[in-house]
Amino acid sequence: MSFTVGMYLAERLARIGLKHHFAVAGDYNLALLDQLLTNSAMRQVYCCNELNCGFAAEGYARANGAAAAVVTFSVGAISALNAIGGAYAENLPVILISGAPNSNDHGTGHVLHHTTGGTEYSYQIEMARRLTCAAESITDAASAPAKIDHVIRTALRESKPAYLEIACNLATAACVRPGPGSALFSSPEPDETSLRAALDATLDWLKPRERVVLLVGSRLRAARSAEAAIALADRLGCAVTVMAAAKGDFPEQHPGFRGVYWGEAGDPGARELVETADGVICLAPVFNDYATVGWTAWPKGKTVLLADPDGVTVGGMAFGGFGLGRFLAELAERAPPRPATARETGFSPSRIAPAAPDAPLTNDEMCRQIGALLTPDTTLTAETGTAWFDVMGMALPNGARLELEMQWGHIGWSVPAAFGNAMGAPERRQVLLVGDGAFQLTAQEVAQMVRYACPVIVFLVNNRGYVIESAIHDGPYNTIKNWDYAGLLDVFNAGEGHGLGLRAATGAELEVAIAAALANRKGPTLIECAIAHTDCARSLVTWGRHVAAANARPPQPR
Ligand code: DPX
Repeated sequence: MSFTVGMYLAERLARIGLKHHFAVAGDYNLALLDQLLTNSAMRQVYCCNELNCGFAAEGYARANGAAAAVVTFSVGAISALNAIGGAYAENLPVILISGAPNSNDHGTGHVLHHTTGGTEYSYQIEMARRLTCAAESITDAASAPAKIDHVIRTALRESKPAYLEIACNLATAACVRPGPGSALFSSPEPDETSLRAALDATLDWLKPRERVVLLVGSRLRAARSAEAAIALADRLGCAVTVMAAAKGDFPEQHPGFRGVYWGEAGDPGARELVETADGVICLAPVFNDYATVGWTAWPKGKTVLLADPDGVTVGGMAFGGFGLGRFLAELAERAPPRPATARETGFSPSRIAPAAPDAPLTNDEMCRQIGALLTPDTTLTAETGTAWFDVMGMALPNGARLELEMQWGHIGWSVPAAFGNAMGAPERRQVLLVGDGAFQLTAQEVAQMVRYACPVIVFLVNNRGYVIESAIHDGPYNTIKNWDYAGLLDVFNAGEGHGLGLRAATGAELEVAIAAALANRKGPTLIECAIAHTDCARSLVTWGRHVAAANARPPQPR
């Protein structure tokens, strides 16, 4: 059998560790899908639509390090681009692969289906360029290997999504085979002079400071520097706080752990620690409006050292050209101990007292029971909305992972992302906490959890509307049509699956439902939790007030 462009792509995707790729079929990608199927190292996994396909790949990349989604031209790819924007915001290497017009139709004046009706087809790659770190169009076989390798290598190196479009007649075109070696993983040599200077400047900055705190940010994981951050925390012996978007990215049982720094919405004491420290070492933070609680909690100035994935700013100077992991590992060898902040403070995770078993289910009781489910091998995915605030109060055992999409914040992300995560990490206990409003965007992907027998436990918070939006700015647009959420599982099973839909309106009912969910290993279990519309974490109300104030700032006079 001769080797093809599609086979080359398949071999390269398998080479970077993909055991699955996600797909929605369309006539521009059918020949490509056939070629990908010839590679026995990878399984093709189907999604209900391309937005979900992109988010499933995003969730898979969280579990597996990288992912691929294969879609058709325009009608498919433009939907998937929303999820690719999410992967960019969340620093995940997702390769979006789109089928494209036949190479003979480019530049010939032919009008094609699934296009905007003109005769020029570069608009899709132009859109993709704004949302990816590399984008290539394959219209000849000779340049395909270099383009495929460039796209994959850049995505891995930058931890960002990349885009590839393949003319529909090129997937089966004859192509050379990839050679052995690790060309896809190569990265530039670090600038040793700059690294030494950054370390010296950091040690000078640290010398007079006693009350030092580490603040862990959400890009630490993508920078593959979590271990180095622990080594630095061990060496300094200081207090460690995490930003909300990074909860779970630093072990909560570490002796230095002092909770979530999120302004007035964070853990008690964390704000005071960070804001009274004389040295705050910020590890790969993202200080956006949500993270800073409407710009009210933003460590800045001379007391702050910014250690970003691609460089360090300290003492009024910026140093670049080396990776964060290397910088932190070397700093962990040379830094002086700074235990004062850890000695002065303590941390005990908030404990929720059990509710009366037959009392109407409250948000607190639901959180208490979900918190008790978390094991070191749990991956907890929490949707944008009140779920963010719910999981902030849960103590994570070491090893448990928390998946959040706080930068992009697309409601509905979590359902396909949890599906993708479950495909990438089937050995972990997969738990999803999602609001009713968010669920309505992407609910059909639960059908794929049924199809692929993923035992995801879905807690569907039926609080009758957009509660977080009500906290920010209320109005009639925050109410939604109620659904029979638990009843959907029968619809998705269609007589041939093992999805289970349950309802809980009291603590006792929730306990019974969780026991049934743990016993159901052959498919998802959706537990619809009936919660009053006004019942949510108090921190949400505080946070919402500040974010609303930031949103409502009048235009500045020019
Ligand atoms: C919107 C949000 O029911 O959660 O916990 O009740 O808030 P809560 P729900 O899932 O409602 C979500 C809702 C409408 N955000 O409160 S967070 C605006 C929004 C968004 N993403 C997209 N569209 C609108 N974040 C795709």
